Amino acid sequence: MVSSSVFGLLALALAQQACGHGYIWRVTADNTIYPGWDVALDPMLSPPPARIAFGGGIVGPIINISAAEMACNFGGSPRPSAIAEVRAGSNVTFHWSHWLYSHKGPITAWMAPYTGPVSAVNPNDLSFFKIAEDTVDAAGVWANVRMMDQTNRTWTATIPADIKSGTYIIRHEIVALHFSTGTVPGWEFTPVAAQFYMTCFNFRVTGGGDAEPSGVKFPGGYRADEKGMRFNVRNTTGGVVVPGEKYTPLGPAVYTSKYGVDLAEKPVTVVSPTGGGAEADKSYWDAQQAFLETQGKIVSYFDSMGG
Ligand SMILES: *[C@@H]1O[C@H](CO)[C@@H](O)[C@H](O)[C@H]1NC(C)=O
Ligand SMILES: *[C@@H]1O[C@H](CO)[C@@H](O)[C@H](O)[C@H]1NC(C)=O
Ligand SMILES: *[C@@H]1O[C@H](CO)[C@@H](O)[C@H](O)[C@H]1NC(C)=O
Ligand SMILES: *[C@@H]1O[C@H](CO)[C@@H](O)[C@H](O)[C@H]1NC(C)=O
Ligand SMILES: [Cu+2]
Repeated sequence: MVSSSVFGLLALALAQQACGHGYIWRVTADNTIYPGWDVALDPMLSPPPARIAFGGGIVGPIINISAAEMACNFGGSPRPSAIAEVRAGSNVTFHWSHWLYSHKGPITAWMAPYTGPVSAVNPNDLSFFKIAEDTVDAAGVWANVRMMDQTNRTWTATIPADIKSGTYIIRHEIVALHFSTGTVPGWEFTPVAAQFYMTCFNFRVTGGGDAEPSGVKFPGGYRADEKGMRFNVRNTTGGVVVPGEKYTPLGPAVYTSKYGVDLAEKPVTVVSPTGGGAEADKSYWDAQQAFLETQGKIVSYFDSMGG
């Protein structure tokens, strides 16, 4: 028998997993605005909507760094049936729903080249190189806190200007370290571990160079004994880490392009989330904003409980 208090905790955990953790509802890639994967709306659309994201619904957490899901999260279904077209050297901005302030840790973006149809890609076979990373700043404020506090909760990475043109999977990840050194009263059932939350996207890069940075596979890209697996983000005052404490990033160093490019201005275009015309798009966006607001309230509730 499962006692009702344990059931309550499980229900709480599920609710938190479904909504408390964030998701990427929009991606602006080289001035084109693509829908992300809306965890509330997109699973209900039939046929599955054309998205650049690997679908699947919830965003983590994954705590087993040996698990296949470390590459592109659970499910990965439906596979992307759209692709984001970007020029090498351009910016990609990920638009997050609300993210828990308590879930402090690094934010990264990775790229892995692939060939053939995206439907045939096994994310575990891909070789990812890190293109962007934000951890904790000199004032002790973590990447996710800054991301949340920014207008529209966005995080931007630049496609290295010198990489080869072609198709890539972009893996965007937040690592939450709040339970990496221990749990707090009321959360005893939560494993002591770093938590990984990632989403993968389908991209085509044009106008690139000849760089083919070496990468790492997931699982395998992180080791259990890495220093960055553990960090006491709770040893803080108002989000500020005790001065002198340095965070050691996980995995390989960021790949930096050997040169920059001056890209011609590109007008902003918006990709329809429904393919059904202006009216259908408007109801989609209205419903999306309404759910983002609700999700924000759930996040505030969990943050107020220290989860
Ligand atoms: C982690 O994942 C690996 C690979 O699937 C599996 O063999 C192992 O049992 C998992 N560990 C735990 C604690 O679930
Ligand atoms: C990319 O974003 C950075 C800031 O995040 C900005 O400095 C840079 O000008 C942007 N590049 C392009 C091509 O928009
Ligand atoms: C934030 O989002 C609103 C509504 O989508 C938009 O009008 C505004 O330009 C955005 N601001 C920034 C800084 O992206
Ligand atoms: C914070 O961490 C420092 C260094 O590890 C330690 O000396 C200090 O006691 C900690 N403070 C709290 C309140 O945990
Ligand atoms: Cu959580």
